[in-house]
Formats: sequence, structure tokens, C-alpha cells
Amino acid sequence: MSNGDTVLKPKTVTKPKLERPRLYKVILVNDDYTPRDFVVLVLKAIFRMPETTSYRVMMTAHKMGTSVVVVCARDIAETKAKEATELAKDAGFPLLFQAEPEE
Ligand code: TYC
Repeated sequence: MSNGDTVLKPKTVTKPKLERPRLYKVILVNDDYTPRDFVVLVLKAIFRMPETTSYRVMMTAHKMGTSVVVVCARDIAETKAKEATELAKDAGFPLLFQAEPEE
């Protein structure tokens, strides 16, 4: 190695195993007190849903007990669930949105 030639050493390439961050669901929970129209209003205002989709999501929760509103990143899901629940609380309704991880 005294003649100035470059000696290339084989490098060990370690591939970092990055897990994809888990997605979160926002769940709409049915109750007996919040008016249907108000649920639709909240879905439109907070989740920017069209009227028809909002109505369908509301009716699914009304009939089945819960309905998935959106699947997205954790921070967005938690923020939206909180905003929507607070909007209802301020209007005097017990409407609940929950953020939970996808399986
Ligand atoms: N069950 C309510 C009623 O009959 C309407 C409603 C629907 C409330 C969906 C909450 O997530 C909900 N007025």
C-alpha cells in the first residue's frame, strides 16, 4: 500500500428497518340526545365532508352504534376528534368522537 493505489474496503450496508407509523381512525359514537342535523353539521364543518357523505356516516353510527369518519395520521385524528367533540359540547350535546389506532 505504498504505491499510492487506493484500496477499497467492502462496506457493510445496514438497512434501517423503519416501521411505517400506525394510522388512526376517528370514530363517531351514537347517543340518544344529539340531533341528527347537528351531527351532520359537525361532520361537514370539522371533517370537510360533503352533505351526502356526512348524512351516510351519521346514519351508520345511528343504526350500528359507531361509524368510521376518517383514517389518517395520529396527530390529525386526535386533533379533529377533540375539535368535533368540543364543538358539540359547546352546543350542549354529548356527541363523542374517538381517535384509535388501526389494527
Ligand atoms: N341517535 C341520534 C338521534 O336519534 C342521532 C345521532 C346519530 C347521534 C349519530 C349521534 O353519532 C351519532 N337524535
